[in-house]
Amino acid sequence: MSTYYLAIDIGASSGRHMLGSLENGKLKLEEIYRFPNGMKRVDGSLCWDVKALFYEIKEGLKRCKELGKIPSFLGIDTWAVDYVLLDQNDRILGKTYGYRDDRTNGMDAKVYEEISLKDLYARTGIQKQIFNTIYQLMAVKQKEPELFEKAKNMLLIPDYFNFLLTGEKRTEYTNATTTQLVSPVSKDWDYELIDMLGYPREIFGTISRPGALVGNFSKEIQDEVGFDCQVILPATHDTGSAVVAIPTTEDNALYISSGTWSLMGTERLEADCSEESRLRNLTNEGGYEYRFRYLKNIMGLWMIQSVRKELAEEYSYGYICEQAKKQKIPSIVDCNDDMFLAPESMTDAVRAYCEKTGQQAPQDEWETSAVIYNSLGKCYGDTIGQIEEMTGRQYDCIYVVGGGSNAEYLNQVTAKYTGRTVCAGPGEATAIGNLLVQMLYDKKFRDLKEARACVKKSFEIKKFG
Ligand code: LFR
Repeated sequence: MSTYYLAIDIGASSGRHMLGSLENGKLKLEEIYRFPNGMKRVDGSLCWDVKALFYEIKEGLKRCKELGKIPSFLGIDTWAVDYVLLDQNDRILGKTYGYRDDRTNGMDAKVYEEISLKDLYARTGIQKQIFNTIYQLMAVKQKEPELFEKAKNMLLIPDYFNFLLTGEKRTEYTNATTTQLVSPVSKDWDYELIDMLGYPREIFGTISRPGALVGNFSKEIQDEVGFDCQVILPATHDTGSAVVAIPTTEDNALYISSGTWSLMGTERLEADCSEESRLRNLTNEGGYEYRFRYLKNIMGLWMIQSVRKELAEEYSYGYICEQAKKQKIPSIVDCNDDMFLAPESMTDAVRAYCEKTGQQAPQDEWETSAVIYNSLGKCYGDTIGQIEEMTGRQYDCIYVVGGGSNAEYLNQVTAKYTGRTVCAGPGEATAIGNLLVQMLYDKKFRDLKEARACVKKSFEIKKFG
């Protein structure tokens, strides 16, 4: 009988339970459960419904039981930066804000009263994003200081779900680095920085590396879902998991983890916290085996997801791509402009940007989609140049992984704007990377290289350009 491994992979727009197993040296995947996700307005703030998400996590586990495919191991990964504060009885304090909530506006200036942006980058190597946990916690300090008085722990979202499953509190390294409070040198909390900012240091738990055991299901969870399982820490940051699954054994590959966000970069063994790197807005996120993901966060398919919501019908992404391809509009927007982070209407925002910059304004959603795809392609082209400048390397091929690797038209424009070959797939890289770390824990692979070689031979990779 095969051993089953379960990846619970929750992105900003949906979550899924993927069972993985090894058959004749190849990785087999089976999606057994899927559920929607998204930030919702609660009293004016954009929030996650963690209770509903945990309900879905358990529903998916029950599905395993029904199918008679009981995983021996499981791992959870989600988007980054968001967290819960827990009181002494492990109850969530306040709201579970989503990273697009605008309460962080102006919190950057508050942080810079304590430490300059330049010094902050030199200490953490993390790209400035107004939604990083460091700015979110400044919003707590400024607007809800009573929460800090009561807080005993801060857990990032996947760590919180692991706690609900096992009763064990862990803080996983890759996701912790996205708080912008971890040192890339010590790979631990930068307590001096935490003190400077006036955040309560006792809420930050000991950091564990991906590949560590969290524990078994608690008795209550075993009774509820009908089986026990070992919970492992994958790279709990979804991007960290996706990059584990790059289908190549080359050490210096260039990738785009393409989903709600497009994360474009490469792996490096040391963080580059230089001023030149900061000025290009490149980040050094912590990765599996301390391989830093040197990358840029690009607004990504969130822009298309938002346009899709405004359309009268629920068109498939494939159809949106086909329609976009037929358009002739040449306008380009800066995808990373903050105006696209959480606009009321994405089509209005794109139109306003084009008008403001004297370009042809899109007249309908198809033209808007065309502008977005081309703008992403253009942004990828600019970013590859910046990464090459900083690493002194040349990249011939771009590995596009994640759901966005199925967007044919985007792959074509990516090849066009970057002048490189695009190798697209696998679409389920995040879940695969999560599974690989569990399999590495279970000694099914000698090392990461062998695990990546397995991805390469198990999935079809399409080439463009
Ligand atoms: C992708 C991702 C990015 C992170 C953003 C916000 O899903 O995790 O890496 O910057 O979401 O958490």
